[in-house]
Amino acid sequence: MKICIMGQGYIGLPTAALFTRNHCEVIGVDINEQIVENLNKGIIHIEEPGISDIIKNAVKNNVYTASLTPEKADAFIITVPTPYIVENYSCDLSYVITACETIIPYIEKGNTVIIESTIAPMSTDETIKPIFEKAGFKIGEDLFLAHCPERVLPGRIIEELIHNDRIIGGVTPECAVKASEVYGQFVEGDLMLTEAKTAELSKCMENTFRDVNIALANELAKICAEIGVNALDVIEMANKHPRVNLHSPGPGVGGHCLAIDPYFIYAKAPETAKIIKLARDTNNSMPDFVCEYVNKIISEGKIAVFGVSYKGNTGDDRESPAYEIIAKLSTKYEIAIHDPHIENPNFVNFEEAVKDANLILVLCDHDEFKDMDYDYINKSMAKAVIFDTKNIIKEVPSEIKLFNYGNLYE
Ligand code: SAJ
Repeated sequence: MKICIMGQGYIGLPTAALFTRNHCEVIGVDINEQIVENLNKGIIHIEEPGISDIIKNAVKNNVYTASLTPEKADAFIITVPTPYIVENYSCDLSYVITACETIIPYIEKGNTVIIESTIAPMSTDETIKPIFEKAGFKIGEDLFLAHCPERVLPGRIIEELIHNDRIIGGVTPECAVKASEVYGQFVEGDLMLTEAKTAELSKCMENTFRDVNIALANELAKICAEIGVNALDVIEMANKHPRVNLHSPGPGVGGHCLAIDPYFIYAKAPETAKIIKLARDTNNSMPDFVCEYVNKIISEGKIAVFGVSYKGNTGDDRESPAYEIIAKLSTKYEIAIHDPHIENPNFVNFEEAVKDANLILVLCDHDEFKDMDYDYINKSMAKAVIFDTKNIIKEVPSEIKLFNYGNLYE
C-alpha cells in the first residue's frame, strides 16, 4: 500500500515511520523545505524515542521519501495543525482545507482520505466533505473519507500508535471500512468503526476530560495555599481511594492538544459547555498564581527558569505556560533560561543559569531536574531557594529551601 501523509510533525512523522516498518511505501509531505531536505537524509526534527532509526532505515531502503508536493497513493492522511481562532474559540481548519485542496489533483477513484488532525465536531461532514464533492467525487462510492483522530501521548508515540484502540469515523459505513484497512497495516489495538461526528467529539472530549481534571488539581493547589494545607499530601491520600484519581497541579497546561481542543467543544455550545470553559480559565490562571508566589518568595535579583517545554523530556514548547510566566517575571527580575531539551542561543547551561541566582523556578518535569548538583547550587546561588511548580524534586539538602505545592502557605 502506498500512503501519502500531509504534515511531517509530531504525528505525521511517527505515523509515516510505522507504515514503512509494515511494508508500505510512504511519501511524507511538508511545507518546510529544511525539514524535507533533512528527512531525506534521515535527520529528524522532533524529539521522540524510536523514530530516528526507523526513518533512517526507511530512507536507506527507499520506502520513505519526504517531499514538498504530494504523489498519487492509495491513501492520503492529513496530520496538519488545527489551532483555535482566538476571537471566537472555534477550530481553525485552514491548514486542513489547504491540505485537502493540495491532494485533489493526485486522488484517483477508490482512494481513501483520512483526517487525523483534531477537528471540531461536524467539521468532516460540513466543511471537508464538500471540498471533495466539489471536485467531482462521490463520497462512499468512488472516494472514501474518514476522521480517525490520533490519540498518542508524546514521549510514547510509537508504543501508543501500535497498541492504542483507534476511532475510525467514516462519512459513510463504507468509508469507515476502507479507513480501517489502512490502519490495519500496523495498529494492534481495536479499530472502532463509527460516524465522523462521533469520532470528532470523542477525541475532543478525551483531551477535555484531562484538562478538566488538571483544572481540579490546580484549583485544589490554590485552595491549599489559601487555607494552609499540603496539596500534595491531599492528592496522595485521596488517590488511595479506589475510585479517585486526582491529577497533578502545575504551572498551567501547555501543548497543542489540551490547551486547544476543549475550546472546539465550547465554541459549538458556549451556553452549555460551562465546566469546560471554567477549566480552561482555571488552567490559564496558573501562570499568574506562580508569579504571585515567586513575588512572595523573593523580591529582587535573578531567577533561573528551569524548563520551557510544555512537558517533561520533550523539546516541544508549543503553548507552554512557561513563556507567559517568563514574560511577567522579566518586568521585575533578571531571567536566565535553562532547558536541556531545547536548542536556543538565548538559553544558558545549568552552571550559568544558577550562578548568583536568587531562585531556581522549575516549570517543567525534565528528568534532569529531578536530582541536581545541590553542592553547586548551594555554592553558586546568591540564595539557595527552589520553587518547584511540577513537584518533581523529592528531597534537597537542609541548606537549600524548597517550595512546592505542598508548602506554599509557609
Ligand atoms: N499536565 C498537568 N497535570 C497533569 C497532567 C498533565 O499539569 O496531571 C500538563 C502537562 O504538564 C502539559 C499538559 O498538561 O502541560 C498536557 O500534557 P499531557 O501529558 O496531559 O498531554 P499531551 O498534550 O502531551 O497529550 C494529550 C493526550 N491526551 C490524553 O491523555 C487524553 C494524548 O493521548 C493525545 O493524543 C494528545 O493530547 C493529542 O494529540 O491530542
